[in-house]
Amino acid sequence: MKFKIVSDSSSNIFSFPGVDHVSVPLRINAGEKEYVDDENLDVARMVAELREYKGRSGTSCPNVHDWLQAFEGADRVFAIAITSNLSGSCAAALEAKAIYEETHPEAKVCVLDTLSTGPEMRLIMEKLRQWIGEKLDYEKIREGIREYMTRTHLLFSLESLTNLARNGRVSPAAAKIAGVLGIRVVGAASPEGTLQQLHKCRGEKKALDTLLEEMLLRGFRGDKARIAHCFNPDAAQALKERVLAKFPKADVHIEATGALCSFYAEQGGLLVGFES
Ligand code: X90
Repeated sequence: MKFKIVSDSSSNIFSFPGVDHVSVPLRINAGEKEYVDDENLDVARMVAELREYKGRSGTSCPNVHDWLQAFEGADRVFAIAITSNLSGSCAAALEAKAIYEETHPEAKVCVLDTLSTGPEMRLIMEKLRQWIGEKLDYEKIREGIREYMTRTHLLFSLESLTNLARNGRVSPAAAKIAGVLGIRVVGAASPEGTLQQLHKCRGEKKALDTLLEEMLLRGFRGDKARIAHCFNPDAAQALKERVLAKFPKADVHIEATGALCSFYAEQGGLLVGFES
């Protein structure tokens, strides 16, 4: 059995040692220019260029062909997609699954609609990698991962919701609140896989305290936490320290957002995926 994990680039994972892995890129477009969210992209430069760009910008998800190509060579595939309620990525993966299984009758593809993105996707992928490494049966992994996903969560703190609102992913009214200088919106991936706003916080310290409180409310007890930041390493580190102060044995990892999450989370944004 040849196992493979295929994730879309909203996971912020471009290299995933220890298992066969391919990332399928989303794309960011601004006028003539297109940024492909892969390991070759200079995200800092994209963010700087977009800051100067005054026209319309948006994103597009991987298409069926992109997913299909990524499945190639494997007979047991786990395809991990950003929430189907904000992107067409998962729908494309499901179409690709149907074609792949028809053209490769011995192959099986499990598409996971994460109803989330970023670091919650990382947790799911790490669990899959662990079980694949332990040589668990494909069917066992498929059942187990759905149960595991009921115990993973995503919270965020955003300084700006401008790109989310411009692209119809949150309401313009919501974006206005976050637009106020110094206000951060702290929220969660809702059970339906949409952005749920929970708090308006004045200042970063308050936002970080609130994130930790919400993690506790949702059942975090010092297991894994994965923090992704958009050019805000200090806040990511400060959140990690808060988590470790409460749970010294917690397994906390920090990473930078790729292009897709950077575009929507914007400068200063934090995402935290964690287990309950
Ligand atoms: O298909 C496409 O063009 C991609 C659209 C993606 C839209 C949303 C991306 C959100 C990225 C922002 C904070 C976390 C929100 C979590 C909600 C489930 C990160």
